Amino acid sequence: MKIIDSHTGGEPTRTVISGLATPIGASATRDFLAAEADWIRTSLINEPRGFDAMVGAFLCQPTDPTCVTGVVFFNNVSYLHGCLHGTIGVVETLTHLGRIEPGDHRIETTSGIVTATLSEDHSVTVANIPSYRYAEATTVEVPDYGPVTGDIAWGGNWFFLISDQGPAVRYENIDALTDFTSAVRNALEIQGITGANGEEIDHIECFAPPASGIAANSQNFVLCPGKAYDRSPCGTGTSAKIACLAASGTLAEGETWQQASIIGTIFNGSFQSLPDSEKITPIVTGRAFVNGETTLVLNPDDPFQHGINF
Ligand code: PYC
Repeated sequence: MKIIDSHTGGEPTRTVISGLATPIGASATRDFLAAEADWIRTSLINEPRGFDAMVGAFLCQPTDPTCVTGVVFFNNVSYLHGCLHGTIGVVETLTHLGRIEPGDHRIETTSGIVTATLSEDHSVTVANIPSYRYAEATTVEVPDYGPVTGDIAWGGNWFFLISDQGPAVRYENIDALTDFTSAVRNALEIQGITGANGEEIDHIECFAPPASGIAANSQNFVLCPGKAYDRSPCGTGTSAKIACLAASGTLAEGETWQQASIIGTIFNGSFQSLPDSEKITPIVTGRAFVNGETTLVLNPDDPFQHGINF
């Protein structure tokens, strides 16, 4: 099994480029991996090969022949609906392999088709799946913290978006932010606060004005399912933020929103309206760097060949 590692704004993507035949289509491949070959996820993401922030991307044959590839994203606990830092990582990986050139590339994910535009300077602009604010100013009672108010939005994953509450959104507060956002996530679950159709809100995002020296509109901290924080500004989280800004009229169509991550890396975002819809198409730009090429070795004598998986 061949793997290419990359990072996008500091957040890693481990892309499987060959080694296992799977059904045609991203959704069918996700179902197959989850049911029959979850060892791929645990082998790549769990220690000792991986670590909690690692995101995997499994390339597969798309159902739609206009797509350059299908992709299934996964992390330390399960399979992700979507992942834009990962999409940018996949595009840089395909570029590194000589499989694509600058231009538009459609990519089939388990949540729909995204279009990634690769530029000569290796920046990648992704037109995400339709996104929207589902609920404005929802309050959840969080043990030890009190009432916390946030918006619920879909940006390719479900997010609870919190502004200017909890620990300050600063790098030195990562432990405190992890505790706070984990408590919010648990409280949402216990109190039955969900996205549409009862879907679990598994990403929690805190926002504040950026630290001095960071040229952006906002800085965020994003807790991912599995308790790792996103080192990048989180592309689906930036999409959810842009959907909220669009819904409140704070960001105009075509205007740029610069979203910094907790480590200060930046995605540029904007949106296009969709006809006869309250949903928007988020457009997110970032850049990835390939930083490793590996062949997976599975030794049957190794008790952790498939990762530490208790
Ligand atoms: O960039 O969309 C993203 C993402 C989701 C989880 C980690 N990164």
